Order: sequence, then C-alpha cells, then structure tokens
Amino acid sequence: MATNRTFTMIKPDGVEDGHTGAILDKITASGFRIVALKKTQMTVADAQEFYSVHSERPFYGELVEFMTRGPVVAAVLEKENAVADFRTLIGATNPADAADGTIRKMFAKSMGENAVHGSDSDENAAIESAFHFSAREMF
Ligand code: FUP
Repeated sequence: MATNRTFTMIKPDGVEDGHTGAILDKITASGFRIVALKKTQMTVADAQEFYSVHSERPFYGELVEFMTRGPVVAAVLEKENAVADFRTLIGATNPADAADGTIRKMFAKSMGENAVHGSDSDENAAIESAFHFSAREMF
C-alpha cells in the first residue's frame, strides 16, 4: 500500500490536560512519521470553517466554542494507509465506545471533548493539512 498522509489535532482538552507529549509518543510509536507540527490557537472563524460540514448540527456552536477555548497541536502524519490506520488508533468519536488502547479511550473525556481529531478521507486530509500548514512547513 502507498505511503500517504493524514492530519490530526490534539484538541484543547488534550493540550490543557498535559497529554501532548504522551499522545505524540503514542502516534510515533504506532509508526506515523511527523511531517509537520505546530501549537496554534484557532479563531472562531477558523473553527467555523474547519467544521463547516457540521454547521447545521445541534452541537456546532459548542464544538466551535470548545475548539477555540485554548491552543491545539496540529500535525500532518505519514504512514502506509495513514487515514484509516489513524482512525483506528484514535478510536470511536465517543470515548465510551472507543476500543482499549486507543488514544480516545486513554485520554478523552466525552464525545464533545475527545482529545484528538483525525481526517476521515485522503481528500479531507489534504484540505485540513493545507488549512494549518503551507507547503514549506511540510517535510
Ligand atoms: P470524528 O470524525 O470521530 O472526529 O467525529 P465527527 O467528524 O463526526 O465529529 C467531529 C466532532 O464533533 C467530534 F469530534 C465531536 C463533535 N461531535 C459532538 O460533539 N457530538 C456529536 O454527536 C458528534 C460530534
């Protein structure tokens, strides 16, 4: 299978709770190479655009508020089958349903505050990576 890329963010809860190092360690120990990495704070406009697919959902306002309440750690990751393997590594959206050993099982508190984001397709991985990084920041 071809090596490809996915995009992740350690969300404000994961950063606030001091889990950044442990989550990055788990990611690299699982075979992902870090292509780009930064700590950044999203504006309300950033979060509204990033999650625009959910704009009609009842949780959209809370999601935007949560994602902008503190910094996130954004990263582009590379591995064979990156998008699907990273979704497996993070686990179900609701940590109560996440498998043992997944990042959300280990570090997330709730469906709303679920520690990490992972792209759901190659197309969205490219869009989300470009949202946070320029080409000269990805190696
Ligand atoms: P995921 O792909 O697992 O990150 O989940 P989604 O793209 O479906 O949802 C994005 C974020 O919206 C989730 F991480 C948390 C939030 N969300 C809720 O708060 N409630 C829901 O019912 C669904 C999603």
